[in-house]
Amino acid sequence: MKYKRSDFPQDFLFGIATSAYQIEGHAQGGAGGTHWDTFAATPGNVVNAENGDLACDHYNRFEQDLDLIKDAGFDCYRFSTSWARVLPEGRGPINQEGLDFYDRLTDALLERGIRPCATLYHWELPSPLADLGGWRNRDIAGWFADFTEIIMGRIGDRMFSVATINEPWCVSWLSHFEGHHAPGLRDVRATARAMHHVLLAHGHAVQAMRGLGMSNLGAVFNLEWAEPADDSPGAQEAAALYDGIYNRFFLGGVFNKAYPDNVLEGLAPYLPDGWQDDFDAIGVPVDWCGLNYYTRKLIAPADTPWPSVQEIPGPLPKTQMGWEIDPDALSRFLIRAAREYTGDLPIYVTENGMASPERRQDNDRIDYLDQHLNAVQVALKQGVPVKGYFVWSLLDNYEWALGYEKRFGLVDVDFETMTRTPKASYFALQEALAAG
Ligand code: IFM
Repeated sequence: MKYKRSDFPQDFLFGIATSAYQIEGHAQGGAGGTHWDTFAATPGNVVNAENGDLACDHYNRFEQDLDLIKDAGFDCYRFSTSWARVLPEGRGPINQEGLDFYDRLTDALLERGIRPCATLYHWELPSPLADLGGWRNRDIAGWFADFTEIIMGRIGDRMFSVATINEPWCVSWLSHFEGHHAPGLRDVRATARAMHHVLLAHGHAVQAMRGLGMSNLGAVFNLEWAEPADDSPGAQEAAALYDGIYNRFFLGGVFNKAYPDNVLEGLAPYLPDGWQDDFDAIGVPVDWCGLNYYTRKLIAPADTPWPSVQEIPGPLPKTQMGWEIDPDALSRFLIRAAREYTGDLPIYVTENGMASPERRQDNDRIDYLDQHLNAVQVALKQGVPVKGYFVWSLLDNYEWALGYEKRFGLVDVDFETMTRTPKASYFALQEALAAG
């Protein structure tokens, strides 16, 4: 790799990220059913109807996986806690085995000198709560705060950092407007409610953790740069709306206690009554901001009801996901986030990486990581307080509606035998992180 650890500030942290449902093997250890299980069991939703029942069997192999993290030289491990593993019904009876698992995982990280960075929710909503309306139901803010207290009551004393909800856009828009993720709805009213409630739940969880005396709490957003497809005013307007829905709604809610006007034009009629009164809860102070970044989109107007936007195929090189590679947009996002939303607050790149079909000599991934580390350097030079960078992901894993075909791991997983084999990118990072 071009970059090495010593090119970054001394306190800069390098980490690796995963999520519970994508690697653990959800059918094990007494976890309850989730809306992902039923979404995946519905024909047409997931490639090959694959699910997370076994995934990477991390539940039984986590010691080996943490050794891989340690041997690579990462400072931090960003993992998520499965709500349904801890509370199979979403509320009520606790699955002690689930709590014990996260307790063992935490201690195993600390024994290896790796900082535990938890994310409370990464998309596996317990089915009984989905039956009650899931993210459409305002009560979810309280249910989520209760779950937060239970899991953090057990492991919160040993966390380096905690994020609330991974990628609010995916939890709400992608899942309730586009229907690509569980619960697979295509309904604007459901979407507006989910977008608001996901931020409300974030705020309640932060308050619950403050109540436990915890610090270093953050919010994690996925951002996609919206580039107008041409110079026309229509394309500019469409890109601004895409940007509003994807990026500004969530950052604006949490950091500026306001939603963008161009998004409210379409969503205000569907937001829950009294939404304007929730911003003190939504905007409760956090200690850092996490940005997940992968790609940009070229946007043009569309001849559809609101939101009249469409994505146009772009000319840049693409990953196995078909996503254009645009590292410059990461610099622009880091700079914009600090200027317009977060000020002096530490920013972490909490996910960045690429899917590649190359299972051993993944030079494309090495190049991708180098280009994005360069983007972080650009932002650092502009004075943006970027404090860390997390690669997505440790292992090839369950890529949601795309099943197991898209491989994001630094470490290859043979899903027949569960054998882990580090790829060239793993060794490149190992060398870069060791270089002082
Ligand atoms: O695999 C996902 C992850 O769950 C959330 N962020 C994006 C990744 C790649 O699509």
